[in-house]
Parts: sequence; C-alpha cells; structure tokens
Amino acid sequence: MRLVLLGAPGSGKGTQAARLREHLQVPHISTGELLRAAVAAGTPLGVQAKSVMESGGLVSDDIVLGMLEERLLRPDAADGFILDGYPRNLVQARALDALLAKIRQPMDIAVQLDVAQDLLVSRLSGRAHVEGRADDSPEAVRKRLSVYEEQTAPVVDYYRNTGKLACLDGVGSVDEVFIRIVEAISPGKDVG
Ligand code: B4P
Repeated sequence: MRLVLLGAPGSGKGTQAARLREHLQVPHISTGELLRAAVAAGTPLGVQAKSVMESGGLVSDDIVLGMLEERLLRPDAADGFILDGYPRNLVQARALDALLAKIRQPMDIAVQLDVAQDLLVSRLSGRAHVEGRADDSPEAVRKRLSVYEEQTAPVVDYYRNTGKLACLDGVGSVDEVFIRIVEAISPGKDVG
C-alpha cells in the first residue's frame, strides 16, 4: 500500500506512521526525519535546512523532492510506503504525482488527521518538554501552524478532488486514532 499521511504539526502523523509501518510492513518515510538526520550529520543539505527548520518554515521544494526521490527509489519502498510530512504545499503535491507516475507507483490513499488548534499547541509543547526539539518552541510552533494553514491545508482539497482522501478525527488515544486509520484503509472501504 502507498499511503500519504496529512495533518497539521502535532496531529499525530509521525506517531501513527510508526504503528502503521508495523501493521502494513512497508517503510515509514518522514521528510522531517530525513531532514533532521541530514542536520545531525552536518551534510551540506542539513546545513542549509537547519535554520529554516528551527524557525518553523518549510525547507525548499527542490531540496526535499531530491531527498524524497532518492528514498523512494530504494528497494524497500518498491512494494509500498507510508509518506509522512510530504507533500506540504501544492507544488510538492504535483511533484509527488509526477514522481509516482514516473516510477509507476500511484498513490492508494491520503489520510488526513483532523485536530483542533489548541490541542495541537498543547501536544507540541508537551513534546518540547520531553524531546527538546528546537522547532517545538512556542514561536516556531506558531509559525508552523500558520505555514500549515496557508500552504498545506490546500493540499487536503487537492486530494479530495482525486477521490482518494479519508478525513479522520485525530482526537483520542493513540490506539483509538490508529483503529480509525486501519478501518479507513481496509480493502473495499469507500473513500473520497
Ligand atoms: P515534521 O517532522 O513532519 O514535524 P510535525 O509536523 O511536527 O509532525 P510529527 O510527525 O513530528 O509530530 P506528530 O504530529 O506525530 O516536520 C518538521 C519540520 O521539517 C517542518 O517544520 C519543516 O521545516 C521540515 N519539513 C518536513 N517535511 C518537509 C517538506 N515536505 N517540505 C519542506 N519542509 C519540510 O506528534 C506530535 C506530538 O503529539 C508528539 O509529542 C506525540 O506524542 C503527540 N501525539 C500524537 N498523537 C497523539 C494522541 N492521539 N494523543 C495525544 N498526543 C499525541
């Protein structure tokens, strides 16, 4: 299965993708994690991405697409993947369609996790205390949420128009949300 997870920062994409990887036995590809690994390794790409990420902005489309293409072409992604954190704007959504057409792996479903803004803020500030991620600071979180509204929310309509979108309630325990996703992606389930 080729699945895209959509949702605001803090909506639970990374959390659910980790569980879906076990369930579907396909790799979890997170552009945020790929970028954080590049930053930690101090690669030229990481050096370029670091300050943008810490401020809560989006890294340039070209950098992220190149990184994603390289990852999707690895053999472990040949039978499917869970894509988390990409696409984040309409340019990326169109680039993904073109890339998947090129490698003949059309997407099966996009799942959007819907969570109210005040809960997103409280989840991310909780993570800031536990993990100390630089982009979970209050200023960066504000910026990430406004970038989401302006640039990423239109991607949801883009997928709605393809008839491949499942919009799910992302509020509840991690288990409850997981069960909703598994039901939505089960064979024969009508989406769109
Ligand atoms: P990401 O790593 O994608 O960060 P995120 O949106 O915060 O999502 P994440 O998956 O980490 O968090 P989750 O909601 O699971 O991106 C980081 C940065 O990288 C971006 O700001 C950008 O700069 C850059 N970037 C990434 N992709 C890019 C792209 N395509 N183009 C350009 N730039 C890009 O979890 C959040 C918290 O909620 C956790 O603490 C979790 O424990 C908690 N939580 C989850 N589910 C819960 C539940 N059901 N109940 C209670 N808490 C829950």
